[in-house]
Amino acid sequence: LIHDQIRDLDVLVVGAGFGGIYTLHKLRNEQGLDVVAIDKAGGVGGTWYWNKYPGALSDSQSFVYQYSFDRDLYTNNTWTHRFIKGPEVLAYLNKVVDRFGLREHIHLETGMTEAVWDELSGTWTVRTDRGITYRARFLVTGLGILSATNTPEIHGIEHFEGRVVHSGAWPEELDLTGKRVGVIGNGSTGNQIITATAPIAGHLISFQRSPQYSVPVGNREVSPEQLRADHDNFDATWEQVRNSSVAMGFEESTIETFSVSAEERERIFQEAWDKGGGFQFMFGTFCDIATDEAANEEAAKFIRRKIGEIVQDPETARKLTPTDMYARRPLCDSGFYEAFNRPNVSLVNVKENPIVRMTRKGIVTEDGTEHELDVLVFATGFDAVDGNYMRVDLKGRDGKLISQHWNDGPTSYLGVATSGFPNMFMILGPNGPFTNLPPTIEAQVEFITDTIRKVAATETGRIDLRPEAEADWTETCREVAAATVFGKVDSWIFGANIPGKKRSVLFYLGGLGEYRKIVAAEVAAGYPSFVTKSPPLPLGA
Ligand code: FAD
Ligand code: NA7
Repeated sequence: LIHDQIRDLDVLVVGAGFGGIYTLHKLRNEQGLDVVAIDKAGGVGGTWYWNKYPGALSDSQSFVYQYSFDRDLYTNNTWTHRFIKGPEVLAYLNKVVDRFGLREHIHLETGMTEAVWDELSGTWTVRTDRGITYRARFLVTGLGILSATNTPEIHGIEHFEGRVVHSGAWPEELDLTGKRVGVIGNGSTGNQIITATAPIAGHLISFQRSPQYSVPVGNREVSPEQLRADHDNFDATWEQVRNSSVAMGFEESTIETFSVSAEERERIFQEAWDKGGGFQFMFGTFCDIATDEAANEEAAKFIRRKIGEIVQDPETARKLTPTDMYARRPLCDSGFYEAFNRPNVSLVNVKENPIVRMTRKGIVTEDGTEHELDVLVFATGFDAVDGNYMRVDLKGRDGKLISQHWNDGPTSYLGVATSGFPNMFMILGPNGPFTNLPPTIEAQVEFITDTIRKVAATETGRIDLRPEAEADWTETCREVAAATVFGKVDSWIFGANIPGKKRSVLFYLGGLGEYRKIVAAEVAAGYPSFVTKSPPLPLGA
């Protein structure tokens, strides 16, 4: 038996995306703790390392899709467009890592396979696929909420002689120019890939199961004057973001859909359509689109009409037009519907004409057609939120696996802690806020690192969550979600996209502003939801 090399640490951080990078900076550079971050990826950046597919674009605006903890970092950063492209986010995160001297403390191509809490020593032992084991007093997991890829099975896929890729593990060198490309999926990702690939592919086939509502992104260049204004607005921007609901950097509407005339409604929708942005359309037009079914239908009707106006072939337009509610993560695009007017783009509705199997040459659908392909792209999404937790042996107190603890669906308090897993903190764990994520990540990392500082200074050096706090927070998230329309359709927001996954509430839909108040109250009250004294030692210890 060869024993792994053991590295003792104060804190092990798992994941080197927005969350892990900031945690590493806070704990190493501000608290001087001995901390390492590991990531199974070959580079830092998390989401933006993995999702290098054509058209990858953040649908949060550039001026809020970044950190706000350091004014100089912000005002020295530049952004060329209103919405930021994937490669630019990746370059930014690499820049942050170098600016704060973090690179040598990030161990790449190192996957956590098992993490076990030891009650006696009060440490986490984390095994990896690299023959190195870490032993740390605290474990911080930033495993990503949209990071564990979902690839549906297709009969006979092993016979296919072309290439098969998933959007969330995109091979950088893959060039789709001139190729016959099939894309399964048309969520945010499929929408971006289809739009970007249509002009360059030889032929593109979109295999769609459920059509979605998408509005123009309205991306445009940011002038030097605008950039200067963005920099100057640092304080006001982040004050607004932190107190808003979706934290997207625009004013959320307070107007009810039916409080204005039909003409005024049309004007407001049209204005949002012209300006662009998916969250802007859903939350910036009226305040009740995400909560009131009749209001939701008004927005849906507007978008359906636009699809009919853009798409020339009536049969294609019919297939592209959703009939269910406008209640998934709102999408925006750079010419998605227009792409279907191109002669080299076609659409297969896989509900009407399902994929039956794959052959050497491509996909066979129920109608008997063999769709020949060079590349098959799975834009089929992720096992969201808890997916990466379920893929490792994460054992808390008494050897209890997190998959057992989350048997009825993943739960937490504030998205950061789960009971029975002492000294472990999650970034964007289950039931965290559903927002533009960097400001939520900052709020959580600041809470986590501040808590670690306090706990490390106590006699026991331990903290665990009270089960009641977890139950209460789960109930709160359930109630808030029930007051919205999001749960009325199937999507990853409720874990409803993975066959066999239990449908449950995975987000706090009450907004970042409210969330921050709850976090602040917890701290101000001296952590009433947590236990910091050592539990009784087991007999014989
Ligand atoms: P991630 O960036 O996902 O990083 C998690 C890291 O953990 C990964 O690198 C992974 O390799 C690593 N990891 C996981 N498990 C293990 C393990 N067992 N061992 C070692 N390492 C492990 N959010 C927005 O707010 N706005 C947007 O416009 C937006 N667009 C998005 C577009 C796409 C295509 C995707 C996939 C996500 C998007 N998101 C967006 C969400 C995005 O994930 C977050 O904004 C943010 O990047 C999350 O950072 P993170 O550090 O929490 O996780
Ligand atoms: P999504 O939003 O989960 O979209 C996945 C797409 O793949 C969606 O169109 C699905 O159709 C489709 N899908 C999934 N499984 C299948 C099978 N078995 N057959 C056919 N089609 C399938 O993932 P994205 O990557 O687009 O976006 C996730 C988030 O990441 C996004 O919100 C951004 O924040 C970044 P369905 O609608 O389920 O019928």
